[in-house]
Parts: sequence; C-alpha cells; structure tokens
Amino acid sequence: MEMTLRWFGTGFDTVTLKQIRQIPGVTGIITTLYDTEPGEVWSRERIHALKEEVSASGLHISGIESVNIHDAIKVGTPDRDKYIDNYIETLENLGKEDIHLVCYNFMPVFDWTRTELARVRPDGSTVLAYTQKAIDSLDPETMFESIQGDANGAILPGWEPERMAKIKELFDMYKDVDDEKLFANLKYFLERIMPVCDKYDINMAIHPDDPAWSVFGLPRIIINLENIQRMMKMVDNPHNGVTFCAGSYGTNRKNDLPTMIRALKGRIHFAHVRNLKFNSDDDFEEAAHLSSDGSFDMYEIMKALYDIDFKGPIRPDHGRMIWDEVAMPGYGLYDRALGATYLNGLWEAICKSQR
Ligand SMILES: [Mn+2]
Repeated sequence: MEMTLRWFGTGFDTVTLKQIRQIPGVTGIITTLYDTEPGEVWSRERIHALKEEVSASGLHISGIESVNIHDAIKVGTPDRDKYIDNYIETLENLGKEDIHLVCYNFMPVFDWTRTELARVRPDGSTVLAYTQKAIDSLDPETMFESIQGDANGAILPGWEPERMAKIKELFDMYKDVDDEKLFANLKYFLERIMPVCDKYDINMAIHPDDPAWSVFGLPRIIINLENIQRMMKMVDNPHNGVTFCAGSYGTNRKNDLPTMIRALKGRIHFAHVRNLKFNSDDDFEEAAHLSSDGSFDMYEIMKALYDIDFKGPIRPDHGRMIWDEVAMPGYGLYDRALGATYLNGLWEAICKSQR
C-alpha cells in the first residue's frame, strides 16, 4: 500500500503540501479540481498544473477524489450522454497525465450525511456524528442550514451552497429513481467509460454511500458486499472496482469489514481507513483512528488489506478536530497525521510479523 492524504487544493484547504510532506511515510496526494462542477471537462492544462504543484512539494498525485458524476447520469435523463462524453474526456486527460485512479460516488442528492459536524467528545475534541433520530426529525431541505454553522467556513465536499440552493429541484429529479433504476444507470455509465479506462489503465473506485442505508427515502445501492458484487458482475472489468471506505461501510454494523475486504481481493483500488464509535446502532460519532478509541478493530482491517496483497493508495479518513485547529470538519492536519502514523505502524508490525 501507499500512504496518502486527501488535499483539496491551494485556496480550498487549510493544510499545505509542505505540512503533508512532513508526515512520516506519507508520499502521495489524493486531490481534485475543487472548483469544477460535475459534468465539466477537466482540461489537460489544469490537470498538468496541479500535478506540477504537487511534485514541486516532493509528493505526487496518487489518485483523484473525486471526479463527480452529474445528476443527469445518476437520474438517467435524455441528456446524460453529453455528460458521459465529458466524463470520458476528463478520464482521457487524466490518463494522458499518467493518473490512474479515480474515486467517485453514485449517491443521489447528498454525498454524505451527518447530523452534527462538531460533537464534543470526552477528551474535548470535536467530531462529525450521526443519529437516526435527528435525521428523522429533519427536513432534508433545511439540513444544510442546520449544520453549516459548524463548518468553520469551509465548503464541504458535496455540500456546495449552489447545490444546496436547488435542493428541492434535486429531490424532484430523483422522485422516480429507485434502487433498480440507479443500478441500471450506473451500469450504463460504467459500460460507456470502460473502454477509456482500459486504454489508459484507469481504475474506477466507487465510494460507498454514507451512511450505508437509505436516508430521506432516497435510493442507496453501494451499501454492502452483495450489492458491490452485483455492481462488479454487471460490468465485469477489473477497472470497475471500489474504494473500500471503512467508516462508510462500517456505519452499518451488519457489514463485517475484514470479511468484505477479503471477498473483494483484486477489486479494491483505494482504501479509506478510519474508526467510528457507536453509542447505539443508529448513533455514531467519528473516533480517533486508534482501535481502542472506537468500535472497529483497526488491526483486523489492516491485516485483511495485507492478506489480499493490497497495493493501492490508502488514506486516513476524517480526523477529529484537536489542538485548537480550525479547518474543514474531518479534514484538519493534526488528527489525520496521527491516523496516518498509526496505520503505518500497524502495517509495519503486520509486515514484520508475517515474514
Ligand atoms: Mn470515505
């Protein structure tokens, strides 16, 4: 595996490439063109400039998170081909710039859902949290306003104000889309992009739905092993793979994370590894990466990745806000640096004990 960190780009991220370069063992960057809209073509020039900026810091781009999918593709509207053509052009430009990993998601309306961005934990750190009770009493159209105040001024990925302004319209677009329709639209998209992925050896890594069940009555399909296997079979190409996000699949306690990892050998192209602390089955908060701070056995997760001979990029995921840092919730420097170091430590111990 290669240890990486997500970085939103100069002007969008409070963390600098110089700081990331100083986290021991982190060599790769997972990034994006944060100011592009879904459906827009990423020019080769801009991708190249981003690459140059990252290499000048002594790091390199290990993958893109994300190239977002236009709603027309997810809904399957008559104009979807135009947006798929644009997506293919973006993939081509990434391929020409020697970038071979693209993370994306196929979630309707909301990229991810939390009900709190700054829950205070016993140690005084703050974390993102979720309770089903809060969701059930929330109007999805006002959810954005209700949590935005805790965002530390950051624009949260998938929660861009322009997007949230047309939330009613978005719900309307998806009103006839159920799980089956969403699967069919994903298949259509994947079949169209696989030739360019084959040509440039680009691994597509779908990110799970977060949380891994339906919220606000919207369809959710990338939620468990059965559905991932269905997705991989319906377009059976090694470039059609997954981002194994422990914190997202782990929201559903029926998902046995190490077992899932072993079952997905060869098709996990990217890994997000983090811990959650469950207070009950439908109340969880994001913990430190350390096993004993949360509910997951992080050793078993890393051991499963080792056992499937995982060679792709891995990154610590959301961190707690600690040491008075002010940053995008989940994406500060300090706790993610601790997470990367801890995961590297587990990995070294696993490698050496297996010799
Ligand atoms: Mn993730």
